[in-house]
Amino acid sequence: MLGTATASYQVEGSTDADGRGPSIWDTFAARPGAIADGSDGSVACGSYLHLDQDLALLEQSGVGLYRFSIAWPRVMPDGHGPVNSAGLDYYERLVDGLVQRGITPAPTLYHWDLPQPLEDAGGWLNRETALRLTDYALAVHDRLGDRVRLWATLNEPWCSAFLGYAAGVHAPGRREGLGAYAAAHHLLLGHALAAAAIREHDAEADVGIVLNLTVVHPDGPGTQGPAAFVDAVQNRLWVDALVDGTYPADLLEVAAPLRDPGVVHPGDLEAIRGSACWLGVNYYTPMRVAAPTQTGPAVGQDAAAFPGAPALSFRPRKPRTEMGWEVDPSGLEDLLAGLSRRAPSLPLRVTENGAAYADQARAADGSVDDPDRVAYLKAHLAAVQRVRAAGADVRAYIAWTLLDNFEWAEGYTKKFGLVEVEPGTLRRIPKRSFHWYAETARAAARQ
Ligand code: IFM
Repeated sequence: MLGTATASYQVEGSTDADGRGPSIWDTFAARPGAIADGSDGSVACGSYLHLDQDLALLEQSGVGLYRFSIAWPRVMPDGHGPVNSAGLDYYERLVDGLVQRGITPAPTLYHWDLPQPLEDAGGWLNRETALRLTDYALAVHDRLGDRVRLWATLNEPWCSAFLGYAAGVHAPGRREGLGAYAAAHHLLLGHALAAAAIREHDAEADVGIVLNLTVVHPDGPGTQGPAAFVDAVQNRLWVDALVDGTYPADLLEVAAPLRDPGVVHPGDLEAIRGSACWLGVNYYTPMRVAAPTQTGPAVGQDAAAFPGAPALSFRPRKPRTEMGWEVDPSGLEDLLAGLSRRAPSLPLRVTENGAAYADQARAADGSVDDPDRVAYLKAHLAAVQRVRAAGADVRAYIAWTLLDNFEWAEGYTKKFGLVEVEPGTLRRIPKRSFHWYAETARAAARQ
């Protein structure tokens, strides 16, 4: 099953419409210097206003599945309390439009746009936020649960915890050092409680979580230990908790909040163990851990995002995308093969994979040629096919992303889309990668 994905704050715009409350990304983007081009998501791709255009594009794209996220501040503007029914209407129209076109809706409940009032009460450092996620999840399920089967609770909780509360380069832009491990635990707990609550109401619901996992390589003498630490924070913290109900022993030595009974209450890890019916894997690049200061950080590969780590730096090899991320499809193959050995009965979906490349000039006929993106997607899709042929249970491949959109701290400067969105007019211009992906998706559906 091939699909494509977006996320609410990155595409919707209309951040004041129909009773939506403020989110941490509205607040963070307003902070001078936080976003590379000084932009925000208030207009984005205008998907909130142009739903019909997006649905038409999705139909044209041939995909069998569309992964989108729901904005918590539209549904519960205060983060808790009364449901804003008008905020759910958009998602209901989206889901109905997908179902009518034979496209499976795959919503993610939380893709980083936390209601600001919850952040004001401590955000993910506060255990209460995990409990509020369940109320919100049930409100969404109540409206859409008769048409949606495949759910993801969180997108990339590593980013929420460590880019948001350690490196401070994502909302809410806090630098809490080791404190960020409490955020990581509360995110996992929130996922587990929300997933259990949905399942209690709906035995058919297939509820998973989406992680940004990768392969981590030591690069040079003395980097074995730092690489193992990076692997613990990026991968094992999440996978061990979800599969075994434990946190990695080597991480526990450093990450004090994870061994603090005031943070990790009795029963929490038991609730987290087995709480995902499927695992979403977002993969873009491998990580090569080098000695300190050999290179500046590539985006998202900042030592500050690994609190308590020994001194280290990252050294991505070439070729690289516009994000500075090394291109290595074999990393995806190794990652999926490793996960499938680690948890053989846990179905996997590649929930994001894609590449930012500089815009290619528009041809005379108005088309956009993006051969690098086609090559990237083709090579990674081939890696998925190899690992499936070897027996891994990988059920979907979802390209990131349908539209050029608000790329978080990078603003609109980095373009991952299969479709260009013309600034100002918001006109959608499918790139060559869109047409290639459509053919590929249709061929996959025929098999
Ligand atoms: O744009 C993001 C997305 O929101 C989460 N995963 C990584 C993508 C590219 O950085």
